[in-house]
Amino acid sequence: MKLLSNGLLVAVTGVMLSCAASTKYRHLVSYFDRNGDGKVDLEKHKYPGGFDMDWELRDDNHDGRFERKVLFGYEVGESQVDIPVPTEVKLER
Ligand SMILES: [Ca+2]
Repeated sequence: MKLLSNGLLVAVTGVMLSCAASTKYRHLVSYFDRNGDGKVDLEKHKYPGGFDMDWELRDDNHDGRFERKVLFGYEVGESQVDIPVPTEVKLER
């Protein structure tokens, strides 16, 4: 009986830890159409409560591909990417 309760305790603890871990890294993704052509040109990733973890993808020349990834932390970091913009997503106003 004690072995069963110990196993149950381990299982419950594992589930609680995995829930905490997934909550810690859950983030919000929003899509924007800055030039009004109906296509995504800005994708923002926000981590509520996560300081210096937000980042975004930018299609500044509106050719349907993200070319910049910007990280927001103590300092702003930027890198070049080449990623197609998503379609079939809800655009924010
Ligand atoms: Ca582009």
